[in-house]
Amino acid sequence: MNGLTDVEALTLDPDLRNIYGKSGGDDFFILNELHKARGFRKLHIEKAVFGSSLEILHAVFFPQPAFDLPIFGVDIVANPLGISAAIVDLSPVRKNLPSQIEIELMKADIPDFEKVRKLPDWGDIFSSYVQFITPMNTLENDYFLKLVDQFMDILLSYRDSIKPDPNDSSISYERLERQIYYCQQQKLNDKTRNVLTNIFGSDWTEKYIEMVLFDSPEAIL
Ligand code: BLA
Repeated sequence: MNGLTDVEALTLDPDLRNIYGKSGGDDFFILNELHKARGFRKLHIEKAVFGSSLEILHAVFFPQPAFDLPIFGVDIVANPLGISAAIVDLSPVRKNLPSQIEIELMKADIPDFEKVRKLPDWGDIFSSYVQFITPMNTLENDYFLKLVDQFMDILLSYRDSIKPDPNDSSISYERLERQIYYCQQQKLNDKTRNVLTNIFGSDWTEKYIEMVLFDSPEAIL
């Protein structure tokens, strides 16, 4: 298992970092961890709990465009009946995934999940290796978590093996553009928007989506 040992905290407005509150008798909170590390402009892990009705784990590792790294993303959405949506991917930031990553993904142990879900229209950002499922039992929950570990291991081993391209190279700009597109498409997910708007209202939600979840990188970092 490859750990991320070189993380550095990123600053974030305290009003957006940890959010606690009550709505209609239900407690809710959102906790955010934001770091950067070699090759990654932003490592974001978020846990959200909305009363007893919804629990979400969301993580996205946004690469520095100078590095030939895909975007690692995970979303796990649980309700009292179990996990309704579990999605993990290494999403490409140019036409194809780096060939070494593809080789490792082909070797990965991807189980035959019973209930595979259909991607929404904005899901053209994901790779052909994306897994979007409803796990049917605790065994499938465990398989999914192991898959998340495998995807992360593949990404971090590859990161350790590469050097960045120059910031001003055309390939870095291409990866920047694709990362901006990834953020634009994620912002079309009305399921996320609706959950947040119901509790926090639309002004706060739009600010949170724009600034915390899917802020577009404006320049090569
Ligand atoms: C779906 N995301 C969902 C759903 C909810 C949320 C309630 C519907 C669950 C279901 O259909 O079973 C809610 N997700 C949230 C909230 C946050 C969140 C409130 O992260 C944060 C505060 N979404 C992501 C990332 C990916 C992602 C990084 O944030 C993928 C890497 C995917 N979520 C994703 C997809 C769906 C989803 C593809 C299904 C959308 C659909 O079917 O229309």
